[in-house]
Amino acid sequence: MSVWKFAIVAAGTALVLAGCGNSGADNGGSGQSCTPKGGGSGTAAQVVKVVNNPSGTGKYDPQTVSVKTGDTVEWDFQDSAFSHSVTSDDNTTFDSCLQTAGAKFQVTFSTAGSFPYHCTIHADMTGTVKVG
Ligand SMILES: [Cu+2]
Repeated sequence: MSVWKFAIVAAGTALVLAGCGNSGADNGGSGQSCTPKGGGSGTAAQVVKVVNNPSGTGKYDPQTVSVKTGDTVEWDFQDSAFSHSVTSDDNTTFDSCLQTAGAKFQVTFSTAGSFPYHCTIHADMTGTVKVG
């Protein structure tokens, strides 16, 4: 009986370890690795909080921000329940990759336009940055 208990605990520990080891590199969803794109630094003109959503999985607060050309937007990851990403809908302009609470991601927008973005693992999470 005690031998079986030990075996089950050991298997559980192995699963937990495998899960942790995986989250570092393979954080792009669908098993693809993800390299952050478009990140910058500077003084944020607007801060978007990435927070838990009681009726869903997460949300960007506010969902739409407007900045001037050349301004920097910062995303402040505050959801301790789920990882989220800030990924431009064209998948090339910017991508934070999946981040956990405490992370920050900044993008400087040097061209005018409307830049919709989403979370790669939560289809209900969308936002837009309006520049110009
Ligand atoms: Cu998400």
